[in-house]
Amino acid sequence: MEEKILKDILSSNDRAARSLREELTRNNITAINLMSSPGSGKTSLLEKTLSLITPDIKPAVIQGDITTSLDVDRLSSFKVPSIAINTAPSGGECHLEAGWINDAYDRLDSPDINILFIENIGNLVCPAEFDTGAHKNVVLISVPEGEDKPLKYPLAFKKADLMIVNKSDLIEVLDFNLNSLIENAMKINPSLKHMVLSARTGSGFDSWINWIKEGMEDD
Ligand SMILES: Nc1nc2c(ncn2[C@@H]2O[C@H](COP(=O)(O)OP(=O)(O)OP(=O)(O)O)[C@@H](O)[C@H]2O)c(=O)[nH]1
Ligand SMILES: [Mg+2]
Repeated sequence: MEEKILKDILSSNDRAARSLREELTRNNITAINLMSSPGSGKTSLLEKTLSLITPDIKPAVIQGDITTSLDVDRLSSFKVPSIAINTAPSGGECHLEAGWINDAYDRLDSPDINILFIENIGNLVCPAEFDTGAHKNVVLISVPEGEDKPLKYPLAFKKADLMIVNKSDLIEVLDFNLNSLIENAMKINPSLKHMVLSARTGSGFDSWINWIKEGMEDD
């Protein structure tokens, strides 16, 4: 019985995701879903990205957290349309569903955007189970988390188009083997692209901004 309910939720989410993706495409908006463990640097990535963005990229941000608007507050100085989804009032879910993103998108009421960043709830498990309606999925992993995470939490890496290895400024001070991380990720998803960057120093951001622009051309 419980399995049937879960299947119904997933298929209704899939329908909502498909319809949102179609609407975004019609409006020439590319949506990018960011997934990672808490603290890998999703908001830091967005902060640095917004500070480097060129006039041809017009972003908006939807950020999910169980509670608080702390992440949205961190972006307030950039003056981009942004909205927080809190799941605590509806049971504290640890992922975002397409219908909630659709509601937030409607409330954003920003006709003049062409990129929608979705910061999923910090968690390497549940967000990967729910299609958000985004065109691209990005998984972040930061250097302190260790090389084995793709093997232990495979779904997020399987669903991702791009793996961002963040906090590269810490590679020197930690026993972190970048090649081993990439090897593990490729075992899970042989077509996964990757980028190594630091949201702290800005290193590697040229490739990231180019990847965003290429994604805008694809959709
Ligand atoms: N050294 C270093 N620290 C970083 C980097 N990126 C983020 N941090 C730090 O990591 C911590 C967590 O970063 P956040 O951006 O809040 O992480 P998050 O993934 O948004 O976290 P949640 O929203 O809670 O899931 C902060 O203290 C950041 O300053 C980086 O490239 N290098
Ligand atoms: Mg965050």
